[in-house]
Amino acid sequence: MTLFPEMFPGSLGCSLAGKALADGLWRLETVDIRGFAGDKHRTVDDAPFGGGPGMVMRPDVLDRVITEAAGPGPVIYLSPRGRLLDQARVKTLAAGPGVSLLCGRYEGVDERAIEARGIEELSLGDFVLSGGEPAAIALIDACVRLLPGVIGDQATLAEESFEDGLLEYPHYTRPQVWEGRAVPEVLLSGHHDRIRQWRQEQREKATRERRPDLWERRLASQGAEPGPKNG
Ligand code: 4FN
Repeated sequence: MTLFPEMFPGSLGCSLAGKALADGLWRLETVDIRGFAGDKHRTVDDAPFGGGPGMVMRPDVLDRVITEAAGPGPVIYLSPRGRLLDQARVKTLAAGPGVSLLCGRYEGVDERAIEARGIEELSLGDFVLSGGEPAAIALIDACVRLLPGVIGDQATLAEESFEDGLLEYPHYTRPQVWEGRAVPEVLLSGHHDRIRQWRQEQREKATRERRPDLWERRLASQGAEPGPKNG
């Protein structure tokens, strides 16, 4: 549900997701919110009560589009005020019957439309977008790649980062020396146990240094005390 239906499927029409769409492994229905306006000028927004800049999407229009166009599964409003989307939620959504995504424009939507229907709010992160559409496309991408048959190599899926809450180890390919930088020796050694061990150490180091939030969460989920010793 969007005021810019021409933004879909967008990048979802490319690559594996696009092939899977063409093959009927998943479906995308884009609904133009403007089609649910109540007047001849097709108004979907109005000035905010209390004043201030910009426009707000009207609750009556939003309720009509949700009631008439939402499919099976949850209705989600993509919003910077929402809970952060994570891979656990992605997995649950991908396993479900579908999802209906509401994309905001202007200053966003009238709060009552969200409240009245108990709509879930999810955010992709802390940055400014001009609309919810790029966030919707990212959420769909994250879900679609988990659908059976979309990614041929199931090992790629299982081995991936976030299966165990750790970042990925650093990757290297040819040339073996590039701009004076050599590939780590261990990767050329042919000692598969040592390679496995090195990669695991690299994953833990990267997670600790770059994403202390993920590192703490992992320790917590393993029942460890957060603090200097495990930090
Ligand atoms: N964004 C911030 C603070 C205030 C406003 C915004 C903002 C699009 C309709 C929402 C943005 C980012 C991640 C949807 C941002 C997302 C959006 C998202 C989004 C137009 C109103 C708006 C403090 C986060 C920087 C514009 C912070 N994930 N407003 O971006 O829809 O899903």
